Amino acid sequence: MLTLCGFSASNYYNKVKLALLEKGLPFTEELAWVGEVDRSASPLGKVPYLRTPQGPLCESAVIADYIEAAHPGHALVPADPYQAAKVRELITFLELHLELVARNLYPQAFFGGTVSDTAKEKVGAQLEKNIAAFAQLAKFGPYVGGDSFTMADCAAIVHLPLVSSATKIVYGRDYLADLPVREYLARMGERPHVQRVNADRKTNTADMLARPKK
Ligand SMILES: N[C@@H](CCC(=O)N[C@@H](CS)C(=O)NCC(=O)O)C(=O)O
Repeated sequence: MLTLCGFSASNYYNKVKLALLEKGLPFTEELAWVGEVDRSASPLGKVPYLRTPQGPLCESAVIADYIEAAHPGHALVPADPYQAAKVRELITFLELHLELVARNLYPQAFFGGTVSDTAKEKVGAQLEKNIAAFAQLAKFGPYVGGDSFTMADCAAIVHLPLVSSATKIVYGRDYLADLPVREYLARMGERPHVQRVNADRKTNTADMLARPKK
C-alpha cells in the first residue's frame, strides 16, 4: 500500500495525488503540515513524501517517476523513450522554469507580504522568457503534450493556475493569457479526478487558514 503524506492545499502534493488517482492506484493519505513533516522520510521537511512498501521517497518528480515505473498500468508516460523524454521535458519546464520562478512572487501574491520592485522586475523578465520557451513546447491539443493525458498534465493542472494567479495579482496581468491555458484548465476540470483534487484542495486550504498561527 502507498501512503501519500502532506496536505491537499499543496500543488506539489496534488500533482502526485492526481497521478495516483489517474493511474487507479490504491493509496491512503496522511496529513502532514509544513513543520510536522517526518524528516526521516523528507529530510528537507518538504511535502509531499510517499511511504512505499520498500521505504519512503520525497520530491514530487521522483515520486511520479517511481509510481510510473513500479505501476506501469494506465501509463502516464509513453513507452517510447523519446516521447517519454518529451513528457519529462514539459514537466521540467513547468516545475523549474515556471513554478519555481513564480514562487518568488508568492509572499506578496498569497501571503500578505511584499516583494521588492527589483525582485519583481527580475522575476517578471525571467517569467516572460521562460513562458515564451514553454509555449514552443506545449501543445494543448487537447492535452499539454499532445493527444493523450500524461504525467505532464498532472504537473500543468497544478502549476499553471498558480503562475496565472500570482502574475495577475502582482503585475495586474496574467502572464499566461496569450496561451490557451484557461480553456485547457476548463477542459481538464471536467475530469472527475481533477474535480476531486480541487475539492480537497479547497477544503484543506480553509483548514490551513483556520489553523492557529504559531
Ligand atoms: N521540489 C519539491 C518542492 C516541494 C515543496 O516546496 N513543497 C512545499 C509545499 S507546496 C513545502 O513543503 N514547503 C515547506 C518548505 O519548503 O519548508 C517537490 O517537488 O516535491
